[in-house]
Amino acid sequence: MKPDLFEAPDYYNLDDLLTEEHKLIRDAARAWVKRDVSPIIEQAAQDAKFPKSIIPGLAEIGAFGPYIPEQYGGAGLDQISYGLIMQEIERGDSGVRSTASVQSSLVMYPIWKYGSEEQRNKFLPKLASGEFMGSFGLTEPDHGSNPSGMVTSFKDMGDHYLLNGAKLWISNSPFCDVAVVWAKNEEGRIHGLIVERGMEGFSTPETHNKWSLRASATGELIFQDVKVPKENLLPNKSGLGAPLGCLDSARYGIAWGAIGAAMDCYDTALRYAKERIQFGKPIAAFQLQQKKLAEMITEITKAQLLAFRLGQLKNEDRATSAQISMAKRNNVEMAIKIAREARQMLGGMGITGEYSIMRHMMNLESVITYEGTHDIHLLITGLDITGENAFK
Ligand code: TGC
Ligand code: FAD
Repeated sequence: MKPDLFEAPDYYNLDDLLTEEHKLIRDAARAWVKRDVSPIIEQAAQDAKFPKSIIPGLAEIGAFGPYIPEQYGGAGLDQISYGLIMQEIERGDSGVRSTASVQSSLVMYPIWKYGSEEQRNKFLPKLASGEFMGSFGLTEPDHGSNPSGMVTSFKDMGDHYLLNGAKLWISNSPFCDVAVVWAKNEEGRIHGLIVERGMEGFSTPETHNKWSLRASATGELIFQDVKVPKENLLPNKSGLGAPLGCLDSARYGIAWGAIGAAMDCYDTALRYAKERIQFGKPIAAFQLQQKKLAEMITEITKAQLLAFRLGQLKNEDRATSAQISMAKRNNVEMAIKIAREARQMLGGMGITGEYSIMRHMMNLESVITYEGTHDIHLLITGLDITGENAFK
């Protein structure tokens, strides 16, 4: 793979809107990606292996629980810092950002928000340091976009719960130490349970043959009469709103992350276009290539502004779920379109692992699907503006 020469585009001087702390955090994450992710990520993706060697680095840059209070081992940062870290990590690879998103927003967030003080103290510091890795089990083989139909369930056995069912498409599952699992009780109410590796009847087979997100480990969570201690139930929130609340936080991170992938594709295509000579001129001198680049930087700039404003709203606790859906949907689509255009600009070289673009392009096919598909987010906006539910 070519050396990482990335230079971040900032067409509207967005850095002026950031604090010195934001810039320090962003630059530290950027430097770490250049030093520790870029040199190894292409091979990891080719080999379809999550590079576990980067876990301590992710913890060091504050990617595990950026906004979780310091008393629980988190970095205690604001939402814009969280977004900037996700942007920089996904600039390296969406699969690495996935690992961080799941750990922070889908595992640490529910334990922090819905867990008991004992659960917070037991799990959060270890998750923040990367000593424990987590996964989040919502999706099932027959229930993806409609998680309320889930069939995974648990029974109260007096001194413990008995958990049965299966989750599919679970990021980090093959190596997770703990899983936050959503299941129905005997009354059909959804609750979160912390399932720990080693519990009898709990297995996590890996899903192979993915063409997307190859550097991230994806798998199943299978529960066959798993005895879950009663103290592992998240006590402070139940119902579908509980997992959906975690998704709000993860989707917000993706809205920023997708900008990172797009910036990397744009920067690579711009550099290539200036260097690649055809018909006696750099291809950057041809109008058609300029159109692609000009449209890319315009879309990236719009996405940056959307994410920044959403970050301000999140900091004030005013961001609505529908606003988050709009940003996730817009920014991921923006990134996937840029990846496709950028790949074309590199001609044949664009399909090789010498450059990051094809990997980003394939990764983004997962990003546009998980955390709510592109169409589901459109329907969320549709419902919000019309009051009419077009899901069912
Ligand atoms: P609905 O009746 O609309 O809502 C049920 C309850 O939930 C509340 N709610 C929310 N709460 C917090 N945040 C949100 N975003 C919320 N959206 C809804 C709602 O107020 C209600 O509360 P209550 O108290 O009245 O009961 O539910 P529905 O069954 O009609 O479904 C709505 C729909 C389709 C929008 C939702 O289920 C959905 O978002 N589906 C997409 C599923 C999804 O995103 N799955 C993601 C799985 S995790 C994942 O992909 C991780 S990938 C990570 C990585 O690797 O980076
Ligand atoms: P389906 O729900 O079957 O949807 C199929 C198609 O139908 C989609 O185009 C969808 O938009 C459309 N559709 C569905 N309902 C409607 C409707 N009402 N109106 C119009 N169109 C509709 N899940 C987790 O719980 N944890 C994870 O860590 C996790 N990681 C993932 C990692 C990867 C790599 C992938 C690919 C997925 C992951 N997921 C995870 C699952 C992901 O959230 C689901 O794939 C996603 O929510 C879509 O569900 P589905 O695949 O079952 O598609």
